[in-house]
Amino acid sequence: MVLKVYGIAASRASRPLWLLEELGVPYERVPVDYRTGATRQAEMLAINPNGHIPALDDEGIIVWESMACTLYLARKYASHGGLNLGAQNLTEEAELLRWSFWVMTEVEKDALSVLMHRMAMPAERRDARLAEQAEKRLAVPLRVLEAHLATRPWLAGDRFTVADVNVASIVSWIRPAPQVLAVFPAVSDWLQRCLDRPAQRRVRTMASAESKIA
Ligand SMILES: N[C@@H](CCC(=O)N[C@@H](CS)C(=O)NCC(=O)O)C(=O)O
Repeated sequence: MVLKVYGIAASRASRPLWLLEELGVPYERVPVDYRTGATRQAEMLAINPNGHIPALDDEGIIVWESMACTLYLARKYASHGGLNLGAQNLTEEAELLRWSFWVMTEVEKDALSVLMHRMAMPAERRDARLAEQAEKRLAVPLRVLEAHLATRPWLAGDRFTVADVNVASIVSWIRPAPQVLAVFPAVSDWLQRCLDRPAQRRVRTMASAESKIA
């Protein structure tokens, strides 16, 4: 039974999709669209009772929460295709967990405000004040990220890992406010290197193909 990923690519499902594309693991995508109410249908609620995407069904192992999905996949496919995006030892495990929890709790909410109020919502529903407040708060965690990346190319270990997937997936939401990222050169350079990866480009292509269909 092939691994199933529930969710359209233009959503937080892009996180596990990016990881799978990096590793070259075969999967089947069930493009459940959160904009149509499909995540709240009985069939999806049976998989994720929260009514959200993404979710994975890995031969009966159900995983939801996007970063639980990426961390699970990185561990399961740690030696797949010559690329290890998971931890090689406990020190790296600590780093992957630390950065993943950090970005969810310290960055995601404000990054989403920037994305919504600077770009994603229809212009008449955007509130520039909410975006400005979020941008101001984001300088605090971005300073932490900048200091970390000033001395190393990737977040954990000495290679691209699931920590980079998780953190870049959220920090990229701040791009509609370029002035916020511009004062953090190490973050900007690292983010660009993450987004230039062929696997990430493939996920963006999937996402734009789907928005043309929708
Ligand atoms: N913390 C969750 C959030 C999941 C989430 O909110 N997903 C959105 C799409 S990006 C969704 O499914 N929304 C549909 C809904 O809430 O009805 C995660 O990271 O997986």
